[in-house]
Amino acid sequence: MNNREMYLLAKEKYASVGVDTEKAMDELADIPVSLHCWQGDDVHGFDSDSPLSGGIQTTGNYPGAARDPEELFADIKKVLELTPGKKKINVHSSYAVFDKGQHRNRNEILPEDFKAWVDFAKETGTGLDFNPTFFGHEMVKDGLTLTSPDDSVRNFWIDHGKASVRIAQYFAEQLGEPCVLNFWIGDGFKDIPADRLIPRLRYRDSLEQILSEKYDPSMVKPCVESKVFGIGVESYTAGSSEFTLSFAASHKGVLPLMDNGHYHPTEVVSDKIPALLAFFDEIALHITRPVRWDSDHVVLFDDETKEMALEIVRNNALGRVYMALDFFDASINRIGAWTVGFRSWQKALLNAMLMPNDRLKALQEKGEFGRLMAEREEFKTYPFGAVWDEYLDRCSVRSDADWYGDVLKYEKEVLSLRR
Ligand code: RNT
Ligand code: ZN
Repeated sequence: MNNREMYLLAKEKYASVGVDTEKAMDELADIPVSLHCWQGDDVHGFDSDSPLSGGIQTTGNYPGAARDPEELFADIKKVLELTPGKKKINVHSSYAVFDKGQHRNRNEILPEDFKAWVDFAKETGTGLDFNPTFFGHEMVKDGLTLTSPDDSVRNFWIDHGKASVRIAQYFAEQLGEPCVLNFWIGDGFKDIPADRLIPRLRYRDSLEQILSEKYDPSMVKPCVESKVFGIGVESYTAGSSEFTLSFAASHKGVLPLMDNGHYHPTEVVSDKIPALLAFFDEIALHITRPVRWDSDHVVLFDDETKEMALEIVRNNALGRVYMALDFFDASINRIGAWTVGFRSWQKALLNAMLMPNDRLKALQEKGEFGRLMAEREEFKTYPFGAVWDEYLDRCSVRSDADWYGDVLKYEKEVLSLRR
C-alpha cells in the first residue's frame, strides 16, 4: 500500500471518532515555529571570539560547524528542505553580518547589520525573531550584565537591549509579521549571595529602561525568559521564574517565556502552559530537551513534548503561544540535529490535533475517569504515522525514513570540506 492509500484508511478511522485529519494538516501547515539559528555553529555567532558564557554549554566537536554567514545560511536552507511547516528563523544579535571590514560593538549595532537575515528570510519565505545576546562577550563582567553593580557595564548592556528593540522593530516592518524579542541573561552567582534583591532590582530597572525604547507593541513582542541555574552560576539566578513572571505580569505587553529546560527536573512546562494562559493573552516557549539539567539535547517526539503540544492545541491557544526551538548538540551532525528537533515538534502538534480532545474533555467533566483512561490509551495507537506521512508529502518533504541519507550526502559534499 502506498502512503496515499494508508492515509485514506487513517482518515476514516479518525473521522469515526470525530477527528478531521484534513483540517489538522491545513492548520499545522500554517502555524509558524521558530527555528533557532544557533544549532548550526554551537552558539558561536559571528561578532566575537569570546568563549560561550552565561552558564550555557555545548558539548561535542562533530566536524562541519558553520564558520561564517554563507555557511550558516546554506545549512539552514538544507534544514528548511527537510522539514515541513511554516517557519521563522530565530536570530541572536551575535549573528550580525557586518559589511567587509566593518564591525560594531553590541551596544551600537544597527538594523542594517541584520539586513542579510532579512534578505534570507525574504528569499526563503520565513519570518524572523530576535534575541539580544547578553553572553559570550568581554563586557560580561563577573558573569553579570543587566544586573551589574558597575554602571559602565550595565549601561553597555542596556544600550544593547535598546539597539535590539530597534532591530526587532525593523524585522517586523520588513517582513510584515510580529517579531518575538526575547530577553535572557545568565546573570547569577556561583555561591551563596549576600544580597538576592539588589541584582533583581537592577535587572528590573534595566529592562524598564530598555523597553522605554519606542516600538509597535502589535508587531514587537518582548519576552522575558526565566532560568533556575547555569553552569558556574549554581546558587542564584537573577532572572528566576518568579522574577520574570512577575515582570511580565506587571508590564503590559511583555510576555513570559518558558524554556522547558529551565525548571527543576520534576516540574513540567506542560502543566505551566494552561496556568499562564489563564492570565496572559500571549505567552512564549523555548522547546528543548533537558537531560538531568538544562542540557539542550535535540527535541524528540517524547511524552512531555507531546503533552506540551496538547496543552496548546486543546486549549485553542495556537494563536496565543509563540513557539521556538532551543537546543544545541555539537556531538552529532548539526543538520540532522536541527531536522530531528523541528520534525519532532511538528509531530507533537499534529499528534495533539489528531486527538479527539473535546470528547476526552467531556469525559473528565462527567467524572468518567476510567473510560477516559481506557479511550486515551486506545487513541495512542491510532494510525498517526499515516497522517504524518501524508502531511510530509503535501509539504513536499521526504516522508521515507531515509531522509537522513540527504544529511549524509550534504555532510560528504559540503560539511566535510570545512576544515
Ligand atoms: C539559555 C537559554 C537561552 C539560550 C539562547 C541561546 O539557557 O535557554 O534561550 O539557549 O538564547
Ligand atoms: Zn531558552
